[in-house]
Amino acid sequence: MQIKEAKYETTAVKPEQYPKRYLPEVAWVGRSNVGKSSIINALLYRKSLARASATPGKTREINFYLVNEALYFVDLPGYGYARVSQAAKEAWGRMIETYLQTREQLQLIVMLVDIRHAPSNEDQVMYAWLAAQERPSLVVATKLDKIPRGQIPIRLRTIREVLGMAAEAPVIPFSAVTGQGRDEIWRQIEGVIGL
Ligand SMILES: Nc1nc2c(ncn2[C@@H]2O[C@H](COP(=O)(O)OP(=O)(O)O)[C@@H](O)[C@H]2O)c(=O)[nH]1
Ligand SMILES: [Mg+2]
Repeated sequence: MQIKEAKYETTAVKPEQYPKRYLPEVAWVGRSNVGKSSIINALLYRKSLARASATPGKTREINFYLVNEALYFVDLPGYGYARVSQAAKEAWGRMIETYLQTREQLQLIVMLVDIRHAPSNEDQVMYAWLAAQERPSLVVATKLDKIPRGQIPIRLRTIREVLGMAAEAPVIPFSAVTGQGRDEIWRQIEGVIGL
């Protein structure tokens, strides 16, 4: 995919604020700090289009990025941030759920997990939901550059096992630092959206 144009479009906390244009959307989900903003920037060859931050839980809204006037990347608020109230957690959960369950033009959900760690309970819940619904989804294991090469197969196997993934479901290792995995993720996106 050649990126001719990528721009931030809008921020939403409720459906009335989603973009009005009917374009295919790719949603990015995962724990806070897993690398959502970083992967969006890396796939769009931008340094800081999506705000990447070392402070977990900073992004509490849904951000829409318009790519080549052809599709939207949708950065969903991260889950699993411990230092917030239960009420705030529930509000985030509802925001994510409302978007994922009602957005008609949502075509692909990409779930990110950190390749260094076994997926959390929340990751398991998220993946079980993804696997049970109709839309295509994809798992990406981020921060690939942070583990020795020899550990990659065992880490990927752990992720598969803990999430209970089917043999044919893909897990793509990715690094926002080296760009490794970027082309494969784009191939998957293009395959689903038919670009
Ligand atoms: N080494 C390394 N660091 C990463 C990678 N992806 C994200 N990070 C770092 O992890 C932190 C959280 O990333 P961010 O994209 O803001 O996560 P988000 O909360 O899911 O949007 C930041 O300090 C990033 O620089 C990666 O692939 N490799
Ligand atoms: Mg972010």
